[in-house]
Amino acid sequence: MKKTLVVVVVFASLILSACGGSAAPSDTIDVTLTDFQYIPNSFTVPAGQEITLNSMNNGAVVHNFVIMKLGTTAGDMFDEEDMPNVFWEVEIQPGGSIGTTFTAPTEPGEYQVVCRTEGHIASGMTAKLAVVAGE
Ligand SMILES: [Cu+2]
Repeated sequence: MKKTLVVVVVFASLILSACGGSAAPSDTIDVTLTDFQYIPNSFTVPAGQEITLNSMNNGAVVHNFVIMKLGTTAGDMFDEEDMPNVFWEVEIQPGGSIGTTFTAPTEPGEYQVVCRTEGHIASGMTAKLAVVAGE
């Protein structure tokens, strides 16, 4: 009985450490956009630092990488009322790739990333940007 518990605890901590929560922040985001996903769909960056974003659109339609301000989400659909809540965005043409930079938010937290092309959020095109305090 006791042995089983130990095994379960060790296994659970392995899962926790594998699942990111503690992912090391990187000042580079490499992302591939498809119809209709971000690969990968979770990023961790240091607060307030200059971030290089290398993006490639492997899809057949225009996609966007839109970072929403902390505490806001675009909901089921990106529309006019979401405009003021955009922290930063870049648009990538089908078959295109863009390398660009932006300054990460200074406030740590979990930010929503969405594709504002109509219908793409509903198709599941969202991601998470974790901003963590620098040392
Ligand atoms: Cu899209």
